[in-house]
Amino acid sequence: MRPITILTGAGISAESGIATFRDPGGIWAQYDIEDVATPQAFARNPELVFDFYNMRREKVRGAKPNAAHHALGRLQKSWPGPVHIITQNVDDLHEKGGAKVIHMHGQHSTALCAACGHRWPAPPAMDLHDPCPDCRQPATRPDVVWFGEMPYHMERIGEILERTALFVSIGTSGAVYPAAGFVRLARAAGAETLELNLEPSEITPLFDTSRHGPATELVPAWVE
Ligand code: BV8
Repeated sequence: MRPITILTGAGISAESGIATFRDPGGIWAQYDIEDVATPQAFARNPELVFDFYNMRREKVRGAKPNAAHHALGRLQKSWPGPVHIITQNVDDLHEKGGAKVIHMHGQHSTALCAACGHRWPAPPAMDLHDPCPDCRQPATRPDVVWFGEMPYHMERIGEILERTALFVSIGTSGAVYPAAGFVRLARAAGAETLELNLEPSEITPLFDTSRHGPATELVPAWVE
């Protein structure tokens, strides 16, 4: 049965009250990427970066999955073939909506030791001074992929995109690579491509079909 590959971005969590990045008033309107989302920023001012991620994690803690997350959870259970969901999001709303996902940009829920690579469940408020529970070194960092860092699971993602029959992009501006290039890889593999987004994105021209509206309307309608 036709494998389906879905890429999601911040737009799928917007109606759960989680700010997106590039919409008016979004995260990059309040913070400069160079100050909070690069390895250089973390080396220069780790406290600021920890504050940034702790603030965002606080906002996610109370958030609930919306109808779009639940619809994808249902699709993964009911579709007779593979349904791979690759998310750029670091929140856990897909999991709360019943789906298994690939977090290509990492996730809020784990902490990472920059010295030994150990991962562990992140405490409610991560602190720079918390030593790694494994190697005991003071090298704790958020388990997210910053600009200039290689996204996670890229080899597996490449294999998935080579074999997909349908590629669906949901709630992403198509501004960040390599995620924004996935539609090209899917097309090259002969996949049909569909975009579900609030408004036209930077990559809309690359899709066979593009539907515009809120994810909580478009995604359940598409899944059903
Ligand atoms: C890398 C961290 C190389 C976690 C993030 C070409 C090829 C490769 C790289 C590059 C390239 N060109 C430039 C680069 C460098 C860079 C890049 O892409 N820069 C951009 C700005 C030009 N890419 C990188 O650095 C990547 N790394 O390439 O490494 C490498 C190679 C070898 C060895 C080492 C390294 C790393 C990219 C990851 C960066 N980290 N996040 C975190 O803090 O969250 S990316 C950041 O943007 C977020 O994670 C977010 O997920 C991502 C994408 O944003 P979106 O999810 O799309 O959100 P956005 O707000 O932009 O859009 C929301 C959309 O939703 C809108 O379209 C809106 O209309 C829609 N919407 C809103 N409401 C709704 C809705 N839709 C439906 N319903 C609604 N209700």
